[in-house]
Amino acid sequence: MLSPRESATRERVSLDGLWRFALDPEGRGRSERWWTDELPGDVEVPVPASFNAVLPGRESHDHIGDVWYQRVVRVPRGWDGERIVLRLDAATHRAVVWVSDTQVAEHEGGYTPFEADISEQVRAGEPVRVTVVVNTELHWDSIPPGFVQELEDGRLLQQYFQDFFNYAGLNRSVWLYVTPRTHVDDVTVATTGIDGDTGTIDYRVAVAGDGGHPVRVVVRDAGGAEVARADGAEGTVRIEGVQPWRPGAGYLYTLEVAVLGADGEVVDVYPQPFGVRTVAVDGTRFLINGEPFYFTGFGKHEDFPVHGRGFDPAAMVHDFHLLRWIGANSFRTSHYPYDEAFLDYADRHGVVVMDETAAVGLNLDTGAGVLNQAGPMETYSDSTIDARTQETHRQAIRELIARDKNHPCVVLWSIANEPDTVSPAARPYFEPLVAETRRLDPTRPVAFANFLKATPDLDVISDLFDVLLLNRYYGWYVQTGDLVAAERLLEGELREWAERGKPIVMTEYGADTQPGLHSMLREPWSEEFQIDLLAMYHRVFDRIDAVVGEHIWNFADFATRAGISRVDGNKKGIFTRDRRPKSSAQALRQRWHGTEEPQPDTTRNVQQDPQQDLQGDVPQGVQQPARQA
Ligand code: BDP
Repeated sequence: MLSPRESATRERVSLDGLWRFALDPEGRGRSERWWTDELPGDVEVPVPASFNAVLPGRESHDHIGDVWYQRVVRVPRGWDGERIVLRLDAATHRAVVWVSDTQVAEHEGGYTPFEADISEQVRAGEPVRVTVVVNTELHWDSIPPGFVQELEDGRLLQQYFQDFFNYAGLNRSVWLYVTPRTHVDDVTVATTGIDGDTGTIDYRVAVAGDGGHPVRVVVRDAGGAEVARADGAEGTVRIEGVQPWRPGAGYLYTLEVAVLGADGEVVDVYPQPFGVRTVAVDGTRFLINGEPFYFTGFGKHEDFPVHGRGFDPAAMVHDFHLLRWIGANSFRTSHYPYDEAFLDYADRHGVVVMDETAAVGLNLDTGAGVLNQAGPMETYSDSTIDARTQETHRQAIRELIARDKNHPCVVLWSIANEPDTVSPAARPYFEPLVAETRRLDPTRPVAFANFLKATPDLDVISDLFDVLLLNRYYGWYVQTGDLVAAERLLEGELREWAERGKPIVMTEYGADTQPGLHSMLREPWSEEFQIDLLAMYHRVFDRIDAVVGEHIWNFADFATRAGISRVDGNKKGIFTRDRRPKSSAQALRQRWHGTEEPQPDTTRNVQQDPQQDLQGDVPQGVQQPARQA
């Protein structure tokens, strides 16, 4: 699905900002047709943001069910006679959308976009009321799954099996955009080869509207100069003197796709950025442009105080700079597709991405009693994860690939995080999903992140995948604090996996760490223990050739449900939730930048406390830094 971009024939208007908002704890809004009038109450919330992070108190934080958003928007005057589209970048977890009194869209799944052609419902130059009901519930047939439990006293409890808080609402931008009625509907661009300095690109264009219009594509380099062109909705173009997209150097071209009229005039034009790069798995090596690539980085979350999972460009750019500072070349979009702005940025800056679906928590064995307070259950059964879940999962894969297929930063699809892959039923569940992923995108490796109990002797699906992604907690959840035993067991297991002859990336390893807690005994929860545990894993990785990457869990501390193993959230971050480095950050920076000593920060201006200046109380032995004029 194309993201809304501006061009000579296209315009867009952001509907971000404050919307009217109403919680609907009794679930009355649908039967009372709240979309036909102004929403009750006077609450406003920002879009994008998680309402249950923005509004203080338990009532909204723990709300289960429907919430309503509404605003009035004026359709630009110049859009008369064009195709006008309302697009939501995401609504977590499902939504119905009305324009005035007419339902225009309905969507399941909280992390991928959807849109509606509303040309018939609006008039250029006139205001229109947009109402969205967003439902926060997780069910057995949703991705991620969960269930709503009715307690003995009649209260409801949202149960789920993932270790991050169920932030919901309109977490991403809402757009109104316009295209000609005959328009570019979809574009697929894939590198099929880089031979010397020639890049070969296969492209495919779908046109909607009146049939029979010719298509022309022009490839422009980063400076806008034309470097190739072709006619036809499908074909191959060659770029001579190609500048490949590389990790650390995200060179982008643009495929300018034009639908032409009878006299060769441009009816619609869509600029699709792309990079020229290849991805392949060769034995235990992961190759980007034919060269072995070693992943350094993290599993992350879209998570921040106050706006929850709501997209914030300031937080995003800040995180990308921290990734660069620490020497990370990659990250995984654990445990759901992120806002597409993350991928656009990673494309431009050469950051490598493992792109994951929201299929997390398909595992009822993740320490029952901690994550799953309802007690032990079978993962795959007619009353838990079943064919309906699988169908939602299949759709989630389709929508992920439809949105992200043209991003050069994406080098791998991770179709699930820590599913139960010990039950024999995992195989019939996953086999068709892997086949579907490969059918939709034959160019990228397919993987899933494997749960610690699914050791090589027990796992029943890993042979279906190209890369082994392993999440392991030796030294933390098992052999807690005993890094000697942990090192032996970790190495033993990794050597067994290595015999499979596939590349291994450790996609999770880490230790909860309370910032500021220090220990001479270097015990669990201390900053010293986090350093020691990571160093132990790194020693083991360096001894095993098949290990081609290390993604620490997690980049930053993040919000979870309350629980006996969570103190104000998950504390496995290398940065705190407000992005202050824990001690381990320096050690990582040394390892990933390949330096003996941490790089001193020599470029900064110094801002001093004016009080200190007055009293002249600079400690002895500390040189007073030169002042900037
Ligand atoms: C893994 C999950 C991740 C958790 C992590 C942990 O993939 O989402 O946050 O463990 O327990 O099981 O910290």
